[in-house]
Amino acid sequence: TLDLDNIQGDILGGGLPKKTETFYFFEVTKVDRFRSQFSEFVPLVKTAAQVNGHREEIYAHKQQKKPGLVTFAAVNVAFSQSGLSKLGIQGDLKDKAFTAGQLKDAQSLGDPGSTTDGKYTPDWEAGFKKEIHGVFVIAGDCHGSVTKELHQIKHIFGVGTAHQSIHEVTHVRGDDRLGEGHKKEHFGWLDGISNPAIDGFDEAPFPGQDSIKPGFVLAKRDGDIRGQDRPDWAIDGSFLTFRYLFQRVPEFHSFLEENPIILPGLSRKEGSELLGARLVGRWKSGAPIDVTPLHDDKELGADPQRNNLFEFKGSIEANDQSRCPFAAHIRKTYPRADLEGPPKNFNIDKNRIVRRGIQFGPEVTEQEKCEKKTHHGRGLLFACYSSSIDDGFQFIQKSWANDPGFPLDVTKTATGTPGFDAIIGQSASGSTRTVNGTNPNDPTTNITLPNELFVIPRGGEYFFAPSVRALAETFAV
Ligand code: N7H
Repeated sequence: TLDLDNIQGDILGGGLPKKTETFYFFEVTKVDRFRSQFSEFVPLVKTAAQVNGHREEIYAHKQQKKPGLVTFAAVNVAFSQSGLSKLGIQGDLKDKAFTAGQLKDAQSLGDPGSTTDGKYTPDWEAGFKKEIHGVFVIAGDCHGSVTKELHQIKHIFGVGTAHQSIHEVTHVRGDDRLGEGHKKEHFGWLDGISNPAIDGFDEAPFPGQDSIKPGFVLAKRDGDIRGQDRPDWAIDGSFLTFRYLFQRVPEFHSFLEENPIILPGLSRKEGSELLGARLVGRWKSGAPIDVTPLHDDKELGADPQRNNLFEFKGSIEANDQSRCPFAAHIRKTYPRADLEGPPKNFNIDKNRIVRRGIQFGPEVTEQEKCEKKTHHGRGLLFACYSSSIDDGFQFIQKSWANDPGFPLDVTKTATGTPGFDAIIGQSASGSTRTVNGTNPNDPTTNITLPNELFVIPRGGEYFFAPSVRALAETFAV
């Protein structure tokens, strides 16, 4: 069993319950003052135990059909390497990506940028190009609750007074979409379907949902490969990867419209929907194309007993992409039987991440639809936890999504190149991005993606979310 009172609430289960979430990125300006004010802040941090209890309360509220919403706000906190260094926290967390910071990683992640005098600068928002020491993750039922919580936090750290110890670098806010888009990301796909279950926490994983040892998410717990080399205070903490990802929604939809998959019996519109499904690996409803390759199945998409019950049937050895292209987003980011099944039987638990994203920005306007052009910033505040960024987010992005050779270069038996993950795959060398096998009847079809990405990174940072005990005993003084 896990020490739920010691683990921050966003890491396990569904994470902090949220309809809206603000990420408040800060710089520590006065170290001693910050560390003493921090002891006042620690009791605000919501633990996994509290979040569990709260979910039960919301559930009971719904069951009893009580009017109104349960109001709530919850905060968690995480620090970057530069934050740990600034605070003088000792010990090497043994993660190269974390230690270097995401700004230094941007070029090799393939984030678009410009190069002057041989020096690359990513096209990120100004705030993310500055030094960020930490982030408050504040979730709530409405803006009012989150604003109130943030106000209290600012008060503790004396923001705007002579006792100020932090300075806001930037903040971003995400909101659940309402109406038709509810529970869907901005391209229109149901999100939040597949995350690993955690041994000792998720007692009854859904069919097809693999359970992993807690140490793949929590530092120094069973399964953490680098656990022994990490400082004692790191136990029960987890790395938080944050990415500020803008989505070009009208452009993505118009790409699908212009490139329908031509199959007997399919209308042009159905051919476009099929292309979308083949690029993601699921239909918009969430139904996996490995189970239902040619038609959406809304009931299947919405059914947690069945919507993860698949392992990718077509084998790499046979170069069989008829049910799902190797480069489909969910196959690239969690290749299931491609690596875990025979003949390789790899264990890829260390490459799993626990995703916690939320949407930001307005709905697509009529004008944007009509012009097929984005005028308003929108996308995903991508966040995920893992006990390693080197093996988690960074590995998935660089070695799988961005590598057109993956997964074939693992086997070296099949012909052709799977291509890029059309949703998040980026080319660090600027090469043309193609996706292979989009047509289920012809595994040799290659589709060329536009040079401009559909998902554009505009910032991010790598953080570590320590245990509650570490916050109280190591960070606060
Ligand atoms: Fe992805 N999308 O709408 O196409 N993602 N993702 N992702 N993603 C998933 O299973 C999307 C991003 C993963 O276990 C679904 O919950 C978009 C990054 C992983 O089967 C959909 C963006 C990374 C999974 C999307 C984005 C990942 C996953 C299916 C950016 C990591 C689980 C719904 C704007 C590097 C795979 C679901 C599994 C699922 C979309 C970003 C990783 C619909 C729009 C940056 C591991």
